[in-house]
Amino acid sequence: MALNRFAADDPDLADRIGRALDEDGCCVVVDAAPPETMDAIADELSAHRERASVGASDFEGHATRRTGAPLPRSATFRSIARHAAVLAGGDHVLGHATTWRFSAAEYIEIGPGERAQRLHRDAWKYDQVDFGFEVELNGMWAVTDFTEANGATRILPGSHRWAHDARPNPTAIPAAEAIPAEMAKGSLLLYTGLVFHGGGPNTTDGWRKGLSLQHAVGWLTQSTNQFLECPPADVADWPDELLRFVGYAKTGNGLGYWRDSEDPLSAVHPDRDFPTGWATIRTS
Ligand SMILES: O=C(O)CCC(=O)C(=O)O
Ligand SMILES: [Fe+2]
Repeated sequence: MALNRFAADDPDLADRIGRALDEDGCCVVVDAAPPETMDAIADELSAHRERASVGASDFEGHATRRTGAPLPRSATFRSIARHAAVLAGGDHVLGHATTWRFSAAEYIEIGPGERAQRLHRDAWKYDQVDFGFEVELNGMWAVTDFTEANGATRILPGSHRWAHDARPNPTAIPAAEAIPAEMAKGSLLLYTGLVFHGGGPNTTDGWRKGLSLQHAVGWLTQSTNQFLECPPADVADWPDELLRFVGYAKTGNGLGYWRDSEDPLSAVHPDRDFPTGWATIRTS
């Protein structure tokens, strides 16, 4: 089994992504952003390296550095947060909800000697509730080249269709079961919340750097608290569409408003007029 790979300029990219996410739960968009964009993100985030979390748990890794809040910390990441491939994947997988949105992103640097992360489903974060459908569309930007040797994310295509209590065979050699998502710097792995995957072991003496993305339906709690990471006073010059994506939006039927049935975007732009009312569209 191989990973589906599509060129970023494929005229049928959105359809191809949709079909691959249905069938395999994952795909790679090759060269989705220029390598210089990845270098700029790495530079902007390395300024926060001293505060990064390292060795927090077996699951988070003992030789893995995790730097959070890339949206407020990296203007370059903000410029690709709503990449066409992300929007195509999110609209396809999460379009059943009134809205879907950004949930978190984390810069994950896997260091020399790191062992393989346990294969898991990201959607387990919601108390392992069996929704019976996808609630997340996630991703991984290759900020350096991803190789099998340096810890490319391993992924099990098709495992999004496994039963709720199914688990990958723990006695199989992981590499024989899960495919390393090898990809060049600037490529993007997309995968759904139900696909088993995990960081690979790094047997090289270099660092594997990736920017992990999470998006979820609007009625779920976001993984990181966007209103603490991106408070109104800090984001007034961000485009409306990015602010809506971050969570300054009503969703569902009566979620996300504030104060006197107000639109949350009015907290960022008190000088602008927004319609009030918490009810949205679905009443039956
Ligand atoms: O670093 C990776 O390749 C994957 C990380 C991951 O899946 C996670 O932390 O949930
Ligand atoms: Fe994960």
